[in-house]
Amino acid sequence: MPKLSMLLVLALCATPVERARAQDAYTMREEMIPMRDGVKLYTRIFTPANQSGNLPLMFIRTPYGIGGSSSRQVEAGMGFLARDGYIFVYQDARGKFTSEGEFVMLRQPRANKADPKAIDEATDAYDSIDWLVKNVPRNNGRAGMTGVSYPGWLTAVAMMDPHPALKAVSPQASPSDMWLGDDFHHNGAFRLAYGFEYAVMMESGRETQRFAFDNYDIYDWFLKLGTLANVNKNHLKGKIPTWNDFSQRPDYDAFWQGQGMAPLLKKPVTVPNLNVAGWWDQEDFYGPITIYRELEKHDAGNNKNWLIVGPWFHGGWMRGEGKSLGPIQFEEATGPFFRDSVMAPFFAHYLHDKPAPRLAEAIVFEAGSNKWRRYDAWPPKAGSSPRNFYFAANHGLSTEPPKGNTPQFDSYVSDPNKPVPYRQTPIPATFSQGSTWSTWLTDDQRFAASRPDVAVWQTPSLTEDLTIAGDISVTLHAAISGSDADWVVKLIDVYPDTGMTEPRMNGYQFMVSNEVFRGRYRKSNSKPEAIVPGKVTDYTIDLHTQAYTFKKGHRVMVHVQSSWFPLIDRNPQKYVPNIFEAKDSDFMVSTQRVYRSAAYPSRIVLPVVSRVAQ
Ligand code: PG9
Repeated sequence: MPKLSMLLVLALCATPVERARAQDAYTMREEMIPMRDGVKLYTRIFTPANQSGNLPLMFIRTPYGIGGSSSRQVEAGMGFLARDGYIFVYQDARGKFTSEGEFVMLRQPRANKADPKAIDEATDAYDSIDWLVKNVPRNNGRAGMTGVSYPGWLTAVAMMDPHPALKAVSPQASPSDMWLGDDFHHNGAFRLAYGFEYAVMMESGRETQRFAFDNYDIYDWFLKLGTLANVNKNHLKGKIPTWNDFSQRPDYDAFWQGQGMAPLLKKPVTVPNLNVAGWWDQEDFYGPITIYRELEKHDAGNNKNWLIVGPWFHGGWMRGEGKSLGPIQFEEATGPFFRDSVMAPFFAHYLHDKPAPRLAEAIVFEAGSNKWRRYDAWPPKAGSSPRNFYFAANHGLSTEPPKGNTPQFDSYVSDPNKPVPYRQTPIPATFSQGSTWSTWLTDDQRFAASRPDVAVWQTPSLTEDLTIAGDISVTLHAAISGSDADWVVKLIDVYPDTGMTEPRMNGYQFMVSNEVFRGRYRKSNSKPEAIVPGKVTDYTIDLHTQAYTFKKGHRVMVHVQSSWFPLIDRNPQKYVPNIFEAKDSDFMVSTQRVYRSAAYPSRIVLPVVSRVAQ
């Protein structure tokens, strides 16, 4: 939720009655809290006016600005927690808005822990909590932290190096690795439009500033931009540090590895932690799932690390009913369930000593059948098993492995000068007024299926429901005429051609899972290699994890394509050491053959459920 402070948005949802009630619900105090290096961070403390006794602190740190926060907005955004009684504390992260110091995008952990003045985001959280428990009247000596996305990451890093008073955290949609799978790259493929807009927004000044596109359609804008070198040449002039990192560090080098959370997640979990993710999170799905999985290896008592995944866009769980996403209906009010039955009791237990919440290890929403499922492990240890669905002749997708060794393949021509749009054009800027970026993952994929540069395979109509729960992967055996390639793979639920209540849903192609893989990194993320033209080469692509039911009468479909623009930058398809330095003349047409023979059985592997989870 980078655009505006989450608080501001939530405030708009309050009814007049709620607003009136909230006017006097809290007293607000402003503080500049000193950090160990002398930098002071701007903080607003909201103490409930009408609740007596000592209360825990609920601490939210953000780079998006707390200036608009007020008593009424706290009530509107956090009312579901407020019922239990909290002192809410909001803080501008270092270098942003009214806080002093320098902002560094996802600042890396301090190198020298022995240096008492060395700082990072974990020390800023630590020093703030230390000050708060000592200086805020009526606090009960316990603090919780939460936040979505960047604030979620600020929560996650604080929990791995915690102040003793930090007793429970809920990092929500926290990124964990910007090169492998979150906002800025996926498997090394650069998330162009988002990376560009976000870096400009965060690093043009202390306050957030949107880039002023002179074209409504960013597909057209980025295509006309030409090569990526033109970004600095014509627009940013080297002034945006994160853009300079993107362009000078294309590979998974020490910088990206050091920024990622992996090194931090190798320690025992000491703070109870509720990880939250959305199945259709357009920004950070990889992060929360990875944080949960890595921490799980270090949760010795299996009692401090939980996961909930619902049918949500980025942050969608914190507001609204969550009964639908775009045109996809879920029947259940998934938002209130999360807020009232999961998040509130989680914090109430650890910060107020209320009874233990009915948390399962993993609570996941199974869209399609539209039910919450509770699992004692994620991915499930039992009840689902991997099943191959092979790409077959006549664009079929079959559980029968291909027979015969004659080279059989489907092919398409990928032209980086006419890349496949990631959604139907015109595509508005990510952070523009009225942008529908938050729900783009639910867009009907028919516009792509009908293009000649997208290969499609699908099953016949299912004769019974097909439920998946767990990890999905794709194996491609492919040959290209160029020397580098991107592989974009989408798993799609095709609705029946007729009979849907809403006519536009007849034949709808709903993307269940997706990922992009940059071919040059097939052997090593840090040492890219050209692809040998014409040689059948293997790629294994992680499509992450899902819980989903393809209903009887629907079809399972797979799309494969080699561009996804401008979500992802254009691969020139001729290998060059750094795509950010590619010249116009490096961009070449490539013919992509995806094989489907006994020797080269390209396939998607789905975790098929054989019994319904409890
Ligand atoms: N997805 C956003 C973000 C987090 C961390 C780094 C960069 C971007 C956000 O919504 O905060």
